[in-house]
Amino acid sequence: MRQAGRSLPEYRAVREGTTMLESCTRPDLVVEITLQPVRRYGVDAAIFFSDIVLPLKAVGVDLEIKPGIGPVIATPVRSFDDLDPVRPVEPSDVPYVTDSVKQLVSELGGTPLIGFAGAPFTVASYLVEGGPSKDYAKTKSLMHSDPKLWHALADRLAEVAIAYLSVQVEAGASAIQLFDSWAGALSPRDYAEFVQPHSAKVFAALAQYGVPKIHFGVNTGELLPLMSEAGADVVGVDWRVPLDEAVRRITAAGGAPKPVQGNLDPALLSAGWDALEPEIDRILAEGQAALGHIFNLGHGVPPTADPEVLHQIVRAVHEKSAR
Ligand code: 1CP
Repeated sequence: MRQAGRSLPEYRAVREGTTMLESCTRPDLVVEITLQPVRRYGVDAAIFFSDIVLPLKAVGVDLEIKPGIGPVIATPVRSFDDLDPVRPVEPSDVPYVTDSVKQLVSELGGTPLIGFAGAPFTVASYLVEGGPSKDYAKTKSLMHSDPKLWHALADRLAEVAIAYLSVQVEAGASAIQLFDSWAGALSPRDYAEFVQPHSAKVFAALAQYGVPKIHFGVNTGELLPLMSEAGADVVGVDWRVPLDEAVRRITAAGGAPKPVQGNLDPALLSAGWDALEPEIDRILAEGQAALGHIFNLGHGVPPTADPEVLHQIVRAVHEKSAR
């Protein structure tokens, strides 16, 4: 998850004096930051250190990642002309990604590296809103007022995600995750019409590589069957829906049973072990209802998280699930 490293003193030390986007273009930093949580916690997979807006920056979209805010776009998309700079990356646009992934795969040995990209809706929300948003009002308004422009934008962003994920998989990433973090802002009806076909295009294009594909969003309880149907092999679940209920929703409409990923509430990281341990037990038990379960937080690690608590969770999950 984004910010996984932000709670680590060793992350803050190496990032000192380097902007987020510059860090993403330096293989020495990308490799070190990606490895830090693996080294410290012994987690079962690494997530590549990058950001969902990096491929846009790499093709010249004028944007920044502002500390404490997130991605900020200089010229929000309002017309077809604004789509011009939004084009897929070529491997030569992001040589540092290929270099970093290759180096990571060799250093990680048997630990898989998860590559990732932002899904068309979530990336579009930054391009249309101009930055982070609470209600995605401009994005939803654009979908309904100018569906042609919306679909043209989302189609380009599907191409961006396909190209960026392909670079990572071709360099050796062994699984991919498509982050549609903010899709939960949409009704199932809008999701099905305006978003699902574009995310489905991404999953369909990646199928040729045969790597597992994970699909994640926050607040997506109502969308789980549609997000599963988009073509993911694994469905991410935040903390709002128990995993057994998530499985029920995914299969209720005739969907194939799938592994799930989640779903510890990140807020509980500061609640103390007596509150956390029963939650871990509950999640592991409910995860048994699925075809497979990847234990994870329901969203990103808060920057204030105590690394010792995270370590304790990883140890407990390993011990309990081995039993
Ligand atoms: O944690 C890691 O090291 C993994 C690398 C990673 C990932 C998977 C980063 C680094 N970003 C992401 C994905 C990402 N970026 C998502 C999808 C996952 C999620 O929902 O968390 C999203 C929505 C973003 C956009 C973004 N980038 C935000 C959110 C803004 C908002 O709308 O609320 C923020 C704060 C960033 C900056 C960012 N990206 C990553 C880090 C470590 C940071 C913080 C940088 C800093 O503070 O210096």
